[in-house]
Amino acid sequence: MAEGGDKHPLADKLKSALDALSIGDTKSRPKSNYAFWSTQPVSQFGEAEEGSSSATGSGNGPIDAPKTVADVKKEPYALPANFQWDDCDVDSDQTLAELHELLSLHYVEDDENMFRFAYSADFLRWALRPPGTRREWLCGIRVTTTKKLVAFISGVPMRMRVDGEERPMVEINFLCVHKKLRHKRLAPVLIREITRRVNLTDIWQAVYTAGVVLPRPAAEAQYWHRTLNPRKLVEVGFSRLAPRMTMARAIKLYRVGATPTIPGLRPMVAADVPAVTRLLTGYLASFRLAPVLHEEEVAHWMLPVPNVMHTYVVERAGTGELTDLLSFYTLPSTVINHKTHTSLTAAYMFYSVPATVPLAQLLGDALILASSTGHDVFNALDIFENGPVLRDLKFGIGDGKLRYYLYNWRVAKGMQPSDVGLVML
Ligand code: MYA
Repeated sequence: MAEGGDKHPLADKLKSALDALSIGDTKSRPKSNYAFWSTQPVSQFGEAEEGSSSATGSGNGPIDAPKTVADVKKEPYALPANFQWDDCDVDSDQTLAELHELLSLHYVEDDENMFRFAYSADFLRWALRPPGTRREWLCGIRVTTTKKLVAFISGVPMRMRVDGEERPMVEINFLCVHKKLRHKRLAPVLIREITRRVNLTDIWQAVYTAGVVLPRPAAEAQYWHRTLNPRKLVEVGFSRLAPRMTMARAIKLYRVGATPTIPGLRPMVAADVPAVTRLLTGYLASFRLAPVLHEEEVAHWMLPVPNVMHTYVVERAGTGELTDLLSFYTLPSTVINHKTHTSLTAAYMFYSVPATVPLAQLLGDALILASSTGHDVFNALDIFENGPVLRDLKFGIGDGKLRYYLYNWRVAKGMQPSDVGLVML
């Protein structure tokens, strides 16, 4: 896609999905010049890995000189004539519908423009209204005359732990510019403006992911895809049958059981929040980059939301103790210009905690639950401890990466995917 702004895992379509071959990552090289990003407090390419400046003694720390809220510009950044800023209130059904339309038509596509993310309105409301969220961080641009919403960027608060240091941060997501307004440098204005608005609340760091290479990833994760509905994936062009593979054999190969295998597995309910918070806190402590979740956030992010979030706990018989957790979310994509299919339904692995049940069995049950609820493919990154178990579960490797970035925070030592304990939507 143009300027490669995507993070669409379907951009990483399995080139030979049914024999799971990797064809290598062709989009990994940095550009020679980043007119905007070279001006920002982010790690730059060419910098030595082990930074000399250190606020924490570890070589990690803020990149900008310390500032206070008083140093932050009080006026919004100027927009080109005939555009105006507008905070998006996603509690308003009308505004939510406008945002849904903008993203449905103009958000992330794969390189060949075959698929485009189609976040549902319910998904967007959930993703954009966690505890502590602020309306001015749902930052839209409208055409002054028609009031049409043509660009957007979001920030939601998240306490993050990086190499043992906890910081209040924002997660930046849903950066989108209407196709007719591309390459006019609106994206840098959106990024500067959301930075200003976040800085005004005395928050100075952010985390974000993108498929595109920007200065400079803290970590690079790999998408893997588990075929659940081979016929549909082949028909829409997401996968193709490998030589000597027939559809009948593919259907047999990817068939999963009808019901989960783990005794005591059941959907998470509100009363589970304290126990799930303890489980997650303990597990996430082992990763270099992970969110710090309190009960309020766990209630928001982990409780099931129909057709959006699917969370299951393992309850030990007799004691009622919760021992393990698995979760995934539903993200459909529009199938662009197809005669018969309009949509592809993907499940994405979210947070899981393997404590008494091996991760492979938790994920295996996630495949069963996703398949039985109509998902066509199950996507996972090689973050957490996923790497070693994906191949055995018949995941095939994609051909691109999802990069994790930190704004105004230098990480002295690059992270491996297995250091990452953060999922961004
Ligand atoms: S990732 C999803 C991004 N969205 C899409 O891919 C949707 C489809 N594409 C579009 O809508 C547009 O193509 C976008 C660019 C909006 C992506 N992240 O305005 P331009 C740089 C960051 O002329 P356009 C997500 O949501 C590019 O290198 N920068 O380009 C996380 C160039 O800079 P430089 C990107 O194509 C977002 C400049 O923009 C991205 O019209 C995290 C060109 O601008 C990208 N994905 O619009 C944002 N793609 O000259 C950062 C291109 O330097 C947050 N660019 O090469 C930072 C933290 C802020 C808060 C801090 C608080 C403390």
